[in-house]
Amino acid sequence: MLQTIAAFIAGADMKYILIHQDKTGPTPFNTVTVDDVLSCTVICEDDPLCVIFAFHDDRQQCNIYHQLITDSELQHDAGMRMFKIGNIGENIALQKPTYKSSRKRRHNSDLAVDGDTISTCFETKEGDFSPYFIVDLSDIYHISYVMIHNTLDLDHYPERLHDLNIELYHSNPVDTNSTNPACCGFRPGLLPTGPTTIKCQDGVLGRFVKIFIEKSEFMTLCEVEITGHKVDDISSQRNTRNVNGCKRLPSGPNIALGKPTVQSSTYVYENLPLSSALAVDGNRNSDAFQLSCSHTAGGDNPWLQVDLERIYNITSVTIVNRGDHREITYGRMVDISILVYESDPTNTPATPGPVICKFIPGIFGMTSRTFECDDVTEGRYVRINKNSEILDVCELEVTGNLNVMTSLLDVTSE
Ligand SMILES: [Ca+2]
Ligand SMILES: [Ca+2]
Repeated sequence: MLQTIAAFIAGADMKYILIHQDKTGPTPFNTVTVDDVLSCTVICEDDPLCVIFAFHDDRQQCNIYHQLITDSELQHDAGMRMFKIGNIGENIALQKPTYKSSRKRRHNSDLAVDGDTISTCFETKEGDFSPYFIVDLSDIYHISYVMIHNTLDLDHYPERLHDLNIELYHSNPVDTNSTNPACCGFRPGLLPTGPTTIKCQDGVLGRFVKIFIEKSEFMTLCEVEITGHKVDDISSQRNTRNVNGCKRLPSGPNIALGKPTVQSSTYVYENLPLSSALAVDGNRNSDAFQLSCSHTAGGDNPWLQVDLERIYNITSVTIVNRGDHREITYGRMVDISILVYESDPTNTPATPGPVICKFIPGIFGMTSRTFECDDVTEGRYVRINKNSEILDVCELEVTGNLNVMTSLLDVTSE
């Protein structure tokens, strides 16, 4: 039984469709107690990643889901009603002109707007570390949703789609120094296979929709579907909100490049030690057999460490994981910690102890990812740690600012 529940929110043109009665999904992203289904709708509205919500009248339980749920994942729960966004309009990106940072062989950008969400995909070229895709909607629209279809083919590395930025421009950012993009949204973390819906921030508009990943290699988009409403009134064709684009990762030189390194143990491949220095050699090649990745020997709780030689306020850390031999390497890079020390922890005990820049739970993915430290992270030694056997790192990059206090002390003592 399908039931359409229209316009829960005054003035909103959105509709929610009851998709299941007496069903609930896997662990929801967020569960809260609210008075009624309307309040649950509002919570979904306010969460840019919410695509499905479920509500239980008696328990006043509101579950928010960030992913579409397959029928096989559904569980019985008497009284639970599950809703998804429905009737959000036609796909305005279909067969519109596209632009791209690069193209891998025949996988041109028009394949991301050809209407086939599964078997035709746009792919950027190897060595393109600023991958992007642009679609020209031909008119200025208030954008409501962007639905990204990731590849279902594990051989095409679905985890390479991560940390997506979606920005809106009035003029083509390829041709001009187009400024003041509006931020539709940022989708953090790895995207699952299949579709992911990103809800644009309220009130943003634009003609060119740019999808990009910062500081990473490879972007595969099987399809990009966009919904929105055309802006007819010329006077209101100006963005008034979120005009500074999406938040950018910290920039600056890689302060780990060529610095001294050490790792817990070293694997030797045909008489060639895959040493820790290969992780800071400036070569991001992710095929370990091209001899630019560090590799521990196994049999220990592995770690890799770089000595920045001065105390820095560390702002971000980029890790390039291996991209070869998926059958053994995909499951290997899990539960990674990035730790920062003031003194060398190989001279135990390190005092003071480490500061955690970032813990990355679960599968890292066969890709490169950049992390901002959770807090102000001051230190000289950056260590990548993991509690399961073997750590391979094809490149470790760090950005940061020289710590003013400690550099003054350096000068005084010289
Ligand atoms: Ca396609
Ligand atoms: Ca390298």
